Amino acid sequence: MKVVRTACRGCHGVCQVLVHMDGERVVKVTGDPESPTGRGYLCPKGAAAPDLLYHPDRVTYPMRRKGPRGSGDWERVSWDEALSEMAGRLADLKQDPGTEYFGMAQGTGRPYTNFTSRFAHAYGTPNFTGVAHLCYMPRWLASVHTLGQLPICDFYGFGGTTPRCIVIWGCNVTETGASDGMCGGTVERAIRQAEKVIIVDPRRVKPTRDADHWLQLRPGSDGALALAMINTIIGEGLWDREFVEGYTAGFEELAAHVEPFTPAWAAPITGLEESEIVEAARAYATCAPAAMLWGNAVDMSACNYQTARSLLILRAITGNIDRPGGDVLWVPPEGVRQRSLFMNLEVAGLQFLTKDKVGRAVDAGTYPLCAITHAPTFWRSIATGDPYRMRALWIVGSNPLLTQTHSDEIERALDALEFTVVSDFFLTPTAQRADLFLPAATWLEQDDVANLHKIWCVLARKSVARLGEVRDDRDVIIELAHRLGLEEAFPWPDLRSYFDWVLQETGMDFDEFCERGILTGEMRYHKYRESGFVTPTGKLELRSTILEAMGLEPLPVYREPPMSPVSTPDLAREYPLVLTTGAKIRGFFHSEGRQIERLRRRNPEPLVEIHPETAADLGIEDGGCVRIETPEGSVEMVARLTDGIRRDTVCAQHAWWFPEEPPPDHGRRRSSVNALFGDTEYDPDTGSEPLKCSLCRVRKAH
Ligand SMILES: Nc1nc2c(c(=O)[nH]1)N[C@H]1C(S)=C(S)[C@@H](COP(=O)(O)OP(=O)(O)OC[C@H]3O[C@@H](n4cnc5c(=O)[nH]c(N)nc54)[C@H](O)[C@@H]3O)O[C@H]1N2
Ligand SMILES: Nc1nc2c(c(=O)[nH]1)N[C@H]1C(S)=C(S)[C@@H](COP(=O)(O)OP(=O)(O)OC[C@H]3O[C@@H](n4cnc5c(=O)[nH]c(N)nc54)[C@H](O)[C@@H]3O)O[C@H]1N2
Ligand code: SF4
Ligand SMILES: [Mo]
Repeated sequence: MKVVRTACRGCHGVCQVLVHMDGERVVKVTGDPESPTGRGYLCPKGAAAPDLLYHPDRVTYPMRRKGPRGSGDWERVSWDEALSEMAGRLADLKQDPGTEYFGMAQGTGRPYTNFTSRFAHAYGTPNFTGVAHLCYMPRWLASVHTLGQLPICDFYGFGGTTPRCIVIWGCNVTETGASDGMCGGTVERAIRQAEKVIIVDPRRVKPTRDADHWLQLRPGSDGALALAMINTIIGEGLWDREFVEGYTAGFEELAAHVEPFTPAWAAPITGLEESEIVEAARAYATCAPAAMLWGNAVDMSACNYQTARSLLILRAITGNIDRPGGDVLWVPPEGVRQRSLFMNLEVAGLQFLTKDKVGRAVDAGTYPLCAITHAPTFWRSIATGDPYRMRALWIVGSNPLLTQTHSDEIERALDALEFTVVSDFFLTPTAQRADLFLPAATWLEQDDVANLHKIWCVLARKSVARLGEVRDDRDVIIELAHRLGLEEAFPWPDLRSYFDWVLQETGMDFDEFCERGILTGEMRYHKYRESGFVTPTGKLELRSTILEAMGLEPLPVYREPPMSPVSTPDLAREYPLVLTTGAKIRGFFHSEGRQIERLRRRNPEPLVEIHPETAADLGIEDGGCVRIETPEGSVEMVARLTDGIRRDTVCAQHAWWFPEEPPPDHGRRRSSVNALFGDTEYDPDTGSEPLKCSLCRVRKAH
């Protein structure tokens, strides 16, 4: 037996772990008690990593479709054949009709993401889609525009204190196991130490038990609540004079702008009592230092970027930015070249894609703050050929048939493409429709200088296994880039030399780094006192000059969800329940893990949470089968009754498929909640979709 120290990547986590090996075989993963990031923490997804690694359904060599698309008839090919075919097709497209006829789609943040965007840019396609409009981009861009960098809760307390007050806004960290580059264990410890906890969530999440305020708002009304809290704090003079006067711009305009947005205005919109809003605002503003942990719920609305701006403004006017125990701007480790895209736009390559969009991208000019190609527009353009039809597509680490909206349209798009490549571990419903399948390495099969988004350290990840011919996605991208003559963008002969380059200025190579395990930045607080903020005015911009220059609202506004009891009362009579989806569950990562028995056992069926009184009115029992219906479609789920949810709201799990059922669909039509979403008004800035705040009706299935 031997034990290898490495870093888990079962999610966006930062858990350093110990991998227990019996000879060549991985037998167990445990938390590393000596890790400063995880301190021994491990979640069920991390513990199940060996089950993923050795799963009998995993595909471990490249395959080419033999029979008709979706027939499940594949033949094994070599990497050389697979990459020759890809390179040949891409070179041909470049000649005629042009590079924009090749598109790329990726999933959530994974180690490959800076390689995929770099590859798309180097090859020259502006058609690069993903999930960013639903996930993180709104919060990240709002942060970059408002103060230059994403602020993170100071739960480590390097400045001698952790937060006295913690706000958890639409975030479910005890389920996800990690959030904002912090380990769930660290967050839970900080919550236990805090004097005041404020939860903003329509559902009872675990920390609600210790909360002083639980604002159980109507889904999607977050923007109204945030504005009313700003109104209260300014109106009652609870703002931090030193910070606001010294380091922010636009306070006078903000104060005038929020005057109408009183708690009395927000109460009927949010479904909260006026007094609840006032008391929470007072508690937040008077208990310092305070930190606000925000989650995915902020991203999925018709008002996500604007709401994120309001939440940044709340942190700023209370003086909590970059103060010990507040919301801080991490200092990354010195000399590590792979800086995080959450700290620096340049690294992402995304701003280049945005520029290239004009005229050539299928979504040219539609959503000014969507750094990727707007996903619904991307898929529609392929399905309909409007404005033109891409010919070839590479999907890297995503299962859009399950995780994106417009599932039927995506299916039509996949059928309409001439050549689709999917890189994955399994033949998912999406991969079943590919022409070429490329087997990817799991984190146990990967080396990495793990730069986890937005944190003060990088972690060493060390490959401990390799099944069949699986390859790291980045290694594949380097080889393909070289075959296409894109050495300028990918100057490294192989992945290992890339890591050595990343570490070069630290004076270490990858092996030495692995010995060390972690490199940390040296935290300094109140950095703005010397250097200001990285914005056009050098101040934290309460009123945004960037937005003004773009012709967007420079002061935060609230917009109702496109379908809601307020915006579409007629529709709400037919579909009387508010639908929120995809509150993350502990055992599954989106559409992943359904084939892993120890995870599936925790949650064998797709669940929808319903309040017992609402269920009683509908004749629905706990464990009973129900249909959820929207104007777009209907799915079947199992009811879980809980009084921890608003009576007018139901919460449905997302991304369900059944690997045990026959291909190519694996039962995805039955319960995939994203089939319930189709055309809608998108957030006009980011193109986001109301996955956390729509309408539905629910009835007993049989
Ligand atoms: N209704 C609803 N829909 C949602 C959400 C919601 O809350 N509600 N949440 C949204 C959010 S926040 C996100 S981020 C998206 C996620 O969307 P996706 O990223 O598409 O979701 P996953 O199911 O994780 O799909 C990833 C696929 O990639 C494979 N994979 C995992 N790691 C790797 C890797 O390193 N390399 C390769 N090549 N493949 C890999 C997995 O096996 C899986 O099949 O879903 C969104 N969809
Ligand atoms: N186990 C596991 N971990 C994961 C993932 C996973 O799929 N599984 N996915 C990863 C990814 S890509 C992401 S983005 C993160 C997301 O993780 P989080 O940021 O925690 O987001 P969610 O779990 O989608 O939703 C958080 C909370 O928002 C609440 N909520 C729903 N609607 C609203 C609303 O309108 N307003 C407010 N204020 N709250 C609302 C839900 O009840 C839920 O408790 O998790 C990551 N970690
Ligand atoms: S929280 Fe994420 S990184 Fe940590 S053990 Fe779980 S899957 Fe791994
Ligand atoms: Mo996400």
